[in-house]
Amino acid sequence: MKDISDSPITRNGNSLILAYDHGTEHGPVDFQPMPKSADPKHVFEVAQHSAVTAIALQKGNAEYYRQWQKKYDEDVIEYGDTPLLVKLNGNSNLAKRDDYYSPKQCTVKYAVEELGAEAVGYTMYAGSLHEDEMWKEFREVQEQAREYDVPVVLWSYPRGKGIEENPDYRGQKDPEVVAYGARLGLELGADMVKCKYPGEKEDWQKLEENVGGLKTVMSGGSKRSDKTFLRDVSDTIDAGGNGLAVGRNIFQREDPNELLDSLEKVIFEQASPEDALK
Ligand code: FBP
Repeated sequence: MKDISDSPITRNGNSLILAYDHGTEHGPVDFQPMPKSADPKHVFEVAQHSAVTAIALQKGNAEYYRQWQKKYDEDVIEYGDTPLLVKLNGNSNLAKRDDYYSPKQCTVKYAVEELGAEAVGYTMYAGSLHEDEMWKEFREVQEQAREYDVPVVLWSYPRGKGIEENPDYRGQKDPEVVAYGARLGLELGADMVKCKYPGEKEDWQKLEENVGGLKTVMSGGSKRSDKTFLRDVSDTIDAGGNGLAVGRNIFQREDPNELLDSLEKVIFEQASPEDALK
C-alpha cells in the first residue's frame, strides 16, 4: 500500500484540494455570487494554480476535465496538470429523504481506469439512518482503492437523526461530533479525512489526538474574508492538520489567485496569515 505522502495529491505531507462538486450538492445557487464559476472550464483554470494539489470532481465533470486537458495538450498551450480526485458519491439538495444518504455514481475501477484518477473521495454521513448502507459502500470503495493503490479521502460529515436527536450533541459542528467523524476516517481505513471546521484551534487539536496520525484536512465552508479564512486554515495547520479541501471560498471570488498565493504560504510554508497576506 502506497503512503499518501507519496501521492501527488500531497506536497510535503499537506494538501490543498479544490472541491468543485457543488453543482451536485447544492445546485447552481452556489455559482450565483460569481456566475463565471458555473463554467467548469473557469474552475479548471483556477485549479492550475501551483497551490492546488488536486481537483475534486464528480464523474461527469471529471470526464470534462480530461477532455479539456486533451484539448489544451493538442493546442500545445502550456498548462498545469493538477491531479484529479474523483468524488464517487454525492447527492442533490432536491431529494426528499427520511435521512441523509449519498448514493454512489462511480466505481473506483471507472475512476482509475477510465478517468485516470490519482485519488478517490467518498462522503459518509455517520449518524444518519442510512449509515449502515454507506459503511458497506465505503468498505467496497476502500478495498478497491487498495487494489488500485490510490488514496481514498473520506468526507466525514456526521449528520442526521442520530446527531440531531442526541441531547449530548450540539449539531454537526459540535467538536465531539467532528472528532468522532475524524476518528471514523482512521477506523474505516481512509488515507485522509476531511472534516468541518469546529470553530476553534483547540477543537482541531483534540481531533488530532484521536486520529493516530491520519491526514486531516479542513472543509472550507461558506465564503468569508481572506483574513478570517486564512486564520482558520492556519489554526488547522498549527493544530496538526494537513491542509484544506475548499470550494466556495475559492470559486466565489472574482480573482482567487491572490488568496491561493496566501494559502500556499500558510499550508506549505507554515507562514502566518499576516505574513501570507503581505
Ligand atoms: P466548501 O469549501 O464550499 O464548503 O466545499 C466543501 C464541500 O465538502 C464540498 O466538497 C461539498 O460540495 C460541500 O462542501 C458539501 O457541503 P454540505 O454537505 O455541508 O452542504
